[in-house]
Amino acid sequence: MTLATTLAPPELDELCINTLRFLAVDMVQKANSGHPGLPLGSASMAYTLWDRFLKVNPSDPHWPDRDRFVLSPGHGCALLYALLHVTGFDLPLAELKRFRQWGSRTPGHPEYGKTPGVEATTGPLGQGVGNAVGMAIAEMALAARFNRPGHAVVDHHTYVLVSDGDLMEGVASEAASLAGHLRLGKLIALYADNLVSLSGSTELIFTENRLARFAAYGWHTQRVEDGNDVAALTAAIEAARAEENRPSFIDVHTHIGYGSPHKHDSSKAHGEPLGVEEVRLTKEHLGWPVEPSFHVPREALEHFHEFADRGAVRQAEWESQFQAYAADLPDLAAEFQRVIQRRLPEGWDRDLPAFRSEDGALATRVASGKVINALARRLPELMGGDADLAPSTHTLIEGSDNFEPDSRAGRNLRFGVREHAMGAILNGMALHRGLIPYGATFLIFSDYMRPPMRLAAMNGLPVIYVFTHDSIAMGEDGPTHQPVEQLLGLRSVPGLTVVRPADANETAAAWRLAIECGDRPTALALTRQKLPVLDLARYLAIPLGVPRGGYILADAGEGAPPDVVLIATGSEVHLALNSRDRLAGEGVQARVVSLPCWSVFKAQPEAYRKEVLPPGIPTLAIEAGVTLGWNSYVGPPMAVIGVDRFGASAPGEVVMSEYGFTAENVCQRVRELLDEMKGEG
Ligand SMILES: Cc1ncc(C[n+]2csc(CCOP(=O)(O)OP(=O)(O)O)c2C)c(N)n1
Repeated sequence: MTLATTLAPPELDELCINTLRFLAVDMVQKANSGHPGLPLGSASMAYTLWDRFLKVNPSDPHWPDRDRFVLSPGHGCALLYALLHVTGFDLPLAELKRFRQWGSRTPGHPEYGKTPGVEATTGPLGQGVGNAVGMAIAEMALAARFNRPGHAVVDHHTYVLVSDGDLMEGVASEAASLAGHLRLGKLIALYADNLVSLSGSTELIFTENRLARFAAYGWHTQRVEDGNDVAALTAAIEAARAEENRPSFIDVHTHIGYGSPHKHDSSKAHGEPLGVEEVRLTKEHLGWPVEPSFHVPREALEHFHEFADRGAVRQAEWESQFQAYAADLPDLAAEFQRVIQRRLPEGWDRDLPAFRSEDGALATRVASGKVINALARRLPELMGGDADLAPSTHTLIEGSDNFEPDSRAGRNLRFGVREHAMGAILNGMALHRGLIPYGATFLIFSDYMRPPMRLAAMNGLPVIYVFTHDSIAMGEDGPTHQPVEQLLGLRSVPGLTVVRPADANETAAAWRLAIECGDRPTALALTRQKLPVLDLARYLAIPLGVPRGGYILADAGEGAPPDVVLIATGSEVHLALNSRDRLAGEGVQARVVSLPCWSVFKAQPEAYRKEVLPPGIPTLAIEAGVTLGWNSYVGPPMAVIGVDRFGASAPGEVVMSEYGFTAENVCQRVRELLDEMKGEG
């Protein structure tokens, strides 16, 4: 069923489509920067989707059961801004005139949170495809959890507009492959197949049969020969919506720069303004007034206002449906509101384990698995999985099914060996709301998912990454699998909280930090190898210390100022503790500071940071990763024991010892530091 009560006559459709085209063209021209080609070619399909089908309410962009629309080729955002403006989102014409300017709501690529109605930050091609897959997964997972017979409170589609560039990117292939496997029937992709990308014709670089490719992924596929044929587009989208068991791919033949006499079908229309003269010619060619620019004809505006009215009606219908649901199922309705608003339930942390040293050594990845399961019992919104490494990452929720076509309530999401898509899909799940998504792989393979992690940080998405096998100590698999520079790389991403816990109890505290922060992603770096448990009865500071990013785990004796401070993270904290004992035997009083999270520690008041790391005291940092960056913690006199070369294939203890992670080496380096101090003194 279409949403339009009466179809607009073709002239009105054309008027509306041209309104979108020329708003976009004028935006780019005024900014003297941007991409007019895709908006000119794709305006008809975007209009058809929005006008005939899209269920959104411009006056409430966050209504939970709205359809999601993702413009994956974010460079074409002038089209999206034009749509948002004319349909009545809070995006006045003045903002369109400030396209790409400082502080405007119309940034150079769509940015989530900046513009009402923008569902995802896009621009890095391919990411939007993964986001849409994540949104469609979230819709199905929430529908399975919350819908009841007669109460379909979660029932919407996810639409994604994709371009050649998107489909050339591997992340889109990974995501599409998984979407086909999962039979995401409410996901519909519209492909702007314009045979042109940035530097020329796709004949140069992209010639496989895209329809056959998507059919092979298990998608329902269709082709629309004329991307300006509103009736054909309507029929195709209707057919896609009717297909409930497979995602749909509609290959729409469009023309980049449509209507521009000299840039039609040319990559010249892709990424630069048409130019004043060509804008005039294009307007004349399509029968549009050359002046004024930013022209919105009254009939078009009235028609777009009907879109807004329909959206408001759809939302009102949903609200009353939801009231009936709340009357029948008050607990479930309250729970739905809670997860959508990202509120944690009372007692969510009640089952978090306290680990005891007498129960034996435990790898932090194993501790994390226990924590996940303790959390999963009280946080039904926790849903995640792994990139085909579950036996190693310990990330399965016990007693829950896999999320599959016949078990949509399953909370274990098997991403397969698709790290990049995993990152993009997790973002889509978080953007959708209603879930706390997590994804797991080895720390080394975080490199395969850096682009979506960066976007998660940029967008403040509460995604949790579980990265195991976090150092050269993972051993025999050798340098290809041993992370060296990854910790520093992740720490360098603004807004990404990276936590490397030292033992099982710090792991529980790290998970608490990740769950509580709610407005940013967290990466946990966990060990493959067993580590002693730091007993909470002895190391009282752990529960309050981890949330501060760094803390004094074990101080120098009896209130005396330390002779030296040993800072360490993760598994190296134990080396620091052992070395502290040894140093005490030599009459050197050492303080051990555990620093699981740099960024959180950096955000602490200066007085606290100075209390933990007193200036002027010789300091040795120990971490099995590159040494770069440590100098921001370790003021002179300082030294760092780290790894500034690739790892090696051998048992983990051997590699660690060969690389200098031994108490002898730590003590030796401390002695050298102290001698240096004496020399200077
Ligand atoms: C991951 C990534 N690589 C490169 C770019 C730079 N870039 C922007 S658009 C584009 C090509 C776009 O071609 P297409 O997707 O067909 O869009 P159209 O030309 O139809 O506008 C490129 C390479 C990008 N945005 N993202």
